[in-house]
Amino acid sequence: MNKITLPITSPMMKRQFTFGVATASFQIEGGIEHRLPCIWDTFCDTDGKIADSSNGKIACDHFNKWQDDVELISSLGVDAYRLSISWPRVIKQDGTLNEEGVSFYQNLIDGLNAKNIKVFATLYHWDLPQHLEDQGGWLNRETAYKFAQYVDLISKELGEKVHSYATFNEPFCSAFLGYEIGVHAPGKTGKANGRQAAHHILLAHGLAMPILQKNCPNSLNGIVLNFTPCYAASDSDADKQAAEYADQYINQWYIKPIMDGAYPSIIDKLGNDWAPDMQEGDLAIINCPVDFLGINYYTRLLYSAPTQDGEFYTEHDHLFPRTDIGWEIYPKALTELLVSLNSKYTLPPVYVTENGAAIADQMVDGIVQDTDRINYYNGHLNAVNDAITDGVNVVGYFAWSLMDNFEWAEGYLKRFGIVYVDYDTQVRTIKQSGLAYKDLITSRGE
Ligand code: IFM
Repeated sequence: MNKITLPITSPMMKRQFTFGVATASFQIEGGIEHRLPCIWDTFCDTDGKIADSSNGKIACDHFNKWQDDVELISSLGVDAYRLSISWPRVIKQDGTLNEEGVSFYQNLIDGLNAKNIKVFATLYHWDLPQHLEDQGGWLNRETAYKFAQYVDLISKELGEKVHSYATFNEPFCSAFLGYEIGVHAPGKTGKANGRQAAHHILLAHGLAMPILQKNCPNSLNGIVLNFTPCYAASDSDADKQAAEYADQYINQWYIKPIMDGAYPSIIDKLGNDWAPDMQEGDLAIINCPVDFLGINYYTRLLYSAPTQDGEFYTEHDHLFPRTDIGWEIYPKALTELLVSLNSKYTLPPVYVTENGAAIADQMVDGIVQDTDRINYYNGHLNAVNDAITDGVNVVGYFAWSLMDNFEWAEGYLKRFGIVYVDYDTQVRTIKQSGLAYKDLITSRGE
């Protein structure tokens, strides 16, 4: 199949639905000599952390090629571009603005707006300034207040040229992967660390939200969370319980405090050793209204009862079919996720802010025939449509990613783009999936 096809009656086929593409600063920008070091620079410099021993020094050289990239984005016919602002590029070590970094984003945003492309800016997509990590990073409560100061300064500069601000991208990844199991920067480990980092990130979100609402009342201000729906490996009560615990620990931990002002009940099982330190009033700060919720979805996982003391679940290997990064392709879980979140919480308008597939692309005669990625998008866009039919207010969808880029601990080995990047020449080539996405978007009615 070379096409993405949605029912013509779907609200997604109307112009009000937002279609976009997404990237993040560290993954594409390069230009590191123009900013402060961040935790991912340090992590990349540590032996054995990145599969191909690469780093973000050049990445897609977007820092220099941004004008060409704006043309590229525009050529895809998308309504919106989701980017992230690099905190270490726009704020100096003394806490004041770095004018050069601010100008970079001003120009980029002006360039996008001039092409009628709405800008969705994420304020934290994992690139914590290293000097803050040196003071404890997200384990230090003070970092939440530093984040709020940064948000105040940058949102005053960029203002409502930014259609939508997300405070954080995927707090789960920063907290769990970065501070609990250590496969992402800064590489710290331990349940207590993971839970504490998560609490401080959520607190930072809650502190930043009123600042965004004050500085940019007409922008859509919210947060982006990732979800890996948890399924029981069997019908046994023990496996169902394990899947429920996994869901609370991995997914609900991040949404429930925002929507309900409480952590899921698994917190009572953590005891003093693992539960995060909180101050009175923190949950009320976190529980502030958001204008939108961004949901990132790639795959699901299966769980069964724990085999070790102190664990809540056993996580299974991904089932097949899998993408090139080893994640099961299972679009139905996206529908089920959206429907279940909609029944658990009173959701604001929802954007699927990331969804996409790593595929082992080959360029042949200038063409990347990434049929598996087209099928992935077809399945998942139809899954979003099914959720809308089931009553979920999904108003937008962003393909991850605009272009191949630095895939964190996998380095440049995994390609998620709908545009192919030749890292030797920095030439960008729209893949067949990019053309299929463009075709879908440009064939919409009014
Ligand atoms: O590349 C990442 C992105 O930075 C955050 N969400 C998941 C993507 C694929 O792993």
